[in-house]
Amino acid sequence: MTDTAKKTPANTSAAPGPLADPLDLLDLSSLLGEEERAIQRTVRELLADRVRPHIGSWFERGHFPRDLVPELGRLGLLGMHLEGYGCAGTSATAYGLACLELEAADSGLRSFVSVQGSLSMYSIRRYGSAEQRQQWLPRLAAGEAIGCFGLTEPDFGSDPANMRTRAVQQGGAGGDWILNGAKMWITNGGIADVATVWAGTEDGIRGFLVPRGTPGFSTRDIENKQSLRASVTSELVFEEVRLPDAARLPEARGLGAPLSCLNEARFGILFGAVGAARDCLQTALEYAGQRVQFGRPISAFQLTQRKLAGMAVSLNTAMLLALHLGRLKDAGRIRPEQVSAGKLNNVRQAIEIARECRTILGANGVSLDYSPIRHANNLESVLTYEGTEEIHTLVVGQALTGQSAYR
Ligand code: TGC
Ligand code: FAD
Repeated sequence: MTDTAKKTPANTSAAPGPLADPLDLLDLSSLLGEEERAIQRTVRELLADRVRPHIGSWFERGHFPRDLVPELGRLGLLGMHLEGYGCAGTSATAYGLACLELEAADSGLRSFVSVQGSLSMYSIRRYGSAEQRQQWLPRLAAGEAIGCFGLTEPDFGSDPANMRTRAVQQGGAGGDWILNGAKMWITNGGIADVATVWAGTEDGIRGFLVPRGTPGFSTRDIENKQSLRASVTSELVFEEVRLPDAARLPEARGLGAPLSCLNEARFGILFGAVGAARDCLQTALEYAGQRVQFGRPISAFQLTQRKLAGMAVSLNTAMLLALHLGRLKDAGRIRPEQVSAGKLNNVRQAIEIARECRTILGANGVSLDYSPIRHANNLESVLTYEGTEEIHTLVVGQALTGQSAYR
């Protein structure tokens, strides 16, 4: 008999008071192992101490806390689910839970960790040579170096197959490459020590590692974002950049290579979005319990409870979906369209929760003194990057029908 089946009627009768953890309506923490809970706790404690007191002001000032990067490395959060080269080698689910905690503080921090681990480090781990791995991965894992990933261009975002950035090899096999073009909206671009850059060649799309300081390579930060303000986003420009053949990622051939990296980052996002939503709901619940109007806490009004109950159900179903996909990934059975379904659903639910929580806070909801408006603004980027809501809808549509509706 299972534990649940053994429960006496007394255990299942309705309790009058609020739940011990109202954010965990469905008792989903019982699905986590002790090590997974410990990782969540550790990340949460670091953020409570080092990030939460400052994040509103960092967002307002457009400041990324670069001095935190080595600490993220010390905690093993950079390239966390990769094996070797100083990476922690945890399960994918544990990595997802860390992303959840990071994004509960701010999507910008989770973005940093996603790009560093799932895009920069993963591209080098999966497609790099032994020398490239040895040169970059230990430093990236320790937070001693920062990486970025340039796929999007000013004129090609959802449709990277048509990218204009070109790499031309001189003098045949083994010769140097000349790189020209631009990448746009690149997280960590302006602070990165190494950029993974995707470019068209005579033989299709290839990846290159371009270190900061390479002649002809420059960056320009995008300053006027109203979203992900505690994250660096930049343009990368390549003008006659000369690279040795050893800078090419030897195992990466075709668009499938960068798209496979996106699967990794999208996986972290589908957990991360749950964190942003959880933080909003926690804020709204606390606020609603204390804010008195018409002589009662606003949490006592049916309309407020309708909002809170609906959001708790969405939050918990998003978490259940994330955990299911985490277990599939750990079993080596996850498919790209399942990651798309997870990103599509969880970011959509998270942004709805953030906006609804904002309404519960009334005018205070538009202030950076409370987190929902910051999360809502951040989630606008999260909805767009790593494949827009529409692109993930079409990925799922293609999986259902066998027909591609992109073109
Ligand atoms: P399509 O012809 O479908 O595919 C080309 C080749 O790629 C393979 N493939 C995949 N492989 C691995 N994982 C996936 N998810 C894959 N999807 C496709 C495919 O099998 C094929 O392989 P082969 O061997 O036959 O050549 O390509 P398409 O041009 O029709 O495009 C498909 C589409 C629209 C789904 C794809 O282009 C796409 O995903 N577009 C969205 C672009 C995007 O998400 N960009 C994100 C940039 S990075 C970013 O945003 C970082 S945010 C940073 C942060 O987290 O802070
Ligand atoms: P477009 O592709 O121009 O799309 C515009 C609209 O048209 C969207 O609503 C889209 O869904 C819709 N659309 C496009 N095609 C179709 C279609 N076939 N059917 C229906 N609708 C369609 N990129 C990187 O490479 N690296 C990064 O590190 C990175 N970081 C980012 C950080 C931030 C803060 C942001 C905002 C973006 C970042 N991006 C990064 C870029 C991001 O991946 C792109 O913005 C995203 O892929 C969408 O591309 P786009 O902005 O060019 O929009």
